[in-house]
Amino acid sequence: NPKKPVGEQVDYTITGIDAGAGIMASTQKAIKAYGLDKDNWQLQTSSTAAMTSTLDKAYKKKLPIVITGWTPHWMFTKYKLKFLKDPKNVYGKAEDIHTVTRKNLQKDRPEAYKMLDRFHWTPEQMSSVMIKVNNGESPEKAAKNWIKNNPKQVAQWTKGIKHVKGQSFKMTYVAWDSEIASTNVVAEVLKSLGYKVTIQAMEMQPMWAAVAGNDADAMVSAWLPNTSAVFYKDYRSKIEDLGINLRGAKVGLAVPYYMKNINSIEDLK
Ligand code: PBE
Repeated sequence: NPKKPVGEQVDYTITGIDAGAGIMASTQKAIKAYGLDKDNWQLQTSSTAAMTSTLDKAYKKKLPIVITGWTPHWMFTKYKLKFLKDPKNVYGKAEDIHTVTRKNLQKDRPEAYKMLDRFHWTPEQMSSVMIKVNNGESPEKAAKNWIKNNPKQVAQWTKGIKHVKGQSFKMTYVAWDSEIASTNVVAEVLKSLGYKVTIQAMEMQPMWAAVAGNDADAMVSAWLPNTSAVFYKDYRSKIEDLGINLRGAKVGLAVPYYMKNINSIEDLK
């Protein structure tokens, strides 16, 4: 019954992802800031895969659903979704993704450091790799193909960098689709420079701790200024921030286009 309040239609549930994600912490803040807690709105913890599968089922039947959404991500390509307006600016306006390394990397791994410092791409480019992986290609293969198809850009990142002879290099990441894409592309480029690269998926807090504690060399997964803010603040003095590798990401709550009267988080009340 579409006349029922939207909260009732979706069981006062926001379908979320893994507990450690920044978007989950921001959504808890949003629930309070917009007074949704008074109606007992809940944020459901799951995983990106479970969330997108719930979205898929709802979407096929044109049923209402409220999800934690972000771009770049293939969910915005595969489904017609809209971000809910956030007049209280809980999620921040736009996010950038930063490259973060351990201290002293420039001294120990100068060639890799230089490449990481230059690495940058666009949301469209990241999406193109994500979509391939979502369609079943292995992340490694999708990354290799992207590199093959973008020789000029990769040449900019590697220009004048000396090749090394099998030095080890360890990257950490969280297995979000966006970070699977970026980490694999960077890993393949570093391999082409002669590094023996390992990539290790972990949760967000251990990922930051590994880089801060010199257990990992680098990561390209820091969504800032908002989404990873807690960790950035905690580890700022123990890491090196090489700056933005992708501009214009976005995080918030999203609903399918067919939820015509729901355009702002305020409309959930
Ligand atoms: N995300 C994707 C992450 C960062 C990358 C938006 C799900 C988060 O911490 O919320």
